Amino acid sequence: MNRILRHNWTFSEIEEIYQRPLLTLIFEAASVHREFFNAKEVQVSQLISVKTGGCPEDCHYCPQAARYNTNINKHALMTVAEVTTIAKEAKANGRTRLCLGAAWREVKDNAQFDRVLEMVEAVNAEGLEVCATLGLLEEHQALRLKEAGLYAYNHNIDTSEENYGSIISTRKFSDRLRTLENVRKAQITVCCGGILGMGESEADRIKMLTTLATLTPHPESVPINTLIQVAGTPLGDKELEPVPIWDLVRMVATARIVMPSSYVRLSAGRIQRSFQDQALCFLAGANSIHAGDKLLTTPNNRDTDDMAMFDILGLKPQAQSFQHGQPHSLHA
Ligand code: SAM
Ligand code: DTB
Ligand code: SF4
Repeated sequence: MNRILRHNWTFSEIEEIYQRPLLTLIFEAASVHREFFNAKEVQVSQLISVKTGGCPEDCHYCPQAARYNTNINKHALMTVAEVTTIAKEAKANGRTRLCLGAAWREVKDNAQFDRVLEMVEAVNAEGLEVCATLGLLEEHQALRLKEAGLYAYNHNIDTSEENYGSIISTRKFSDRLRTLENVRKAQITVCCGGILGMGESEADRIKMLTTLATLTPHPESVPINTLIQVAGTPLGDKELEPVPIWDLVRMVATARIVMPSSYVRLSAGRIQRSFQDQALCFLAGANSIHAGDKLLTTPNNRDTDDMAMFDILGLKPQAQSFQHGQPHSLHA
């Protein structure tokens, strides 16, 4: 049965799903997952930080904000040749998607942006799906990225609108939503999610899901990050409770049920999770990971571990993305 995609979810409807008995929630999410995807396949995406550090924003979680004293290897914008070499390696390692990340507040119409456009073309030429995350974007810039062959744009809302001001003060939640609209206008697919573990309430998490699930169309991918506490950042230096696996599983399962045709991606924080923890997330509908030894600046799960985990769980890296919104005929 193909479930109809809904974009009119209310907070209370999503809350009711989120609060279901955990095993019922996982079972329902697993069933929905199988209506829309081949549940044996996981999309494997890799990140490259093409410009690291020195960002003028004040995102309290981020090691790349210039105003915090963090121990990262800052570097200026990479050359197209450097990115091409990394893309070739990624392709040889079986990746299907490469995401170019830049520590910018916003894209500016300058030579640096021209170079990023060339990078997008170069990564495309290697036969990889190209994603970018470059900060705030105007419509004409989104159109140029589309022309260069960009497949997806990552721009997270991170938390609820109500909690946003306690995490970031240099831009507004509405600025993020406007960029997402510009990405849509250029017919680039949207990758948008958030971060758990920044001291937010359960209601904030459900509100964030409500914002995502009422976007029309839904973001094609929804990354679920858990805060990586980096020393020197305001949230890195704060005493925070680690996110229980049960909360992550609830978040993944609820995202799967309310946005059934979207990829739900385990992103930052996966390194802290055991194979068993990740198995529960895959059962609850996660079907994408960020792989590679490094995310943008922080360590990530080792490839050999990920492959061993896939072997144990009977999962395999997905060869190619599905058409968004198309149910998959292979049921696990
Ligand atoms: N500057 C661009 C922007 O803010 O959209 C792109 C890069 S930014 C690093 C991409 C995303 O990484 C952020 O929106 C946030 O969700 C995530 N992120 C950054 N630092 C993190 C951390 N310490 N723990 C978890 N997620 C983090
Ligand atoms: C997303 O949601 N998570 C990725 C990607 N999109 C760009 C980034 C995670 C960054 C974690 C901290 C770091 O490595 O600097
Ligand atoms: Fe800059 Fe993005 Fe980090 Fe915020 S999350 S400080 S915008 S790089």
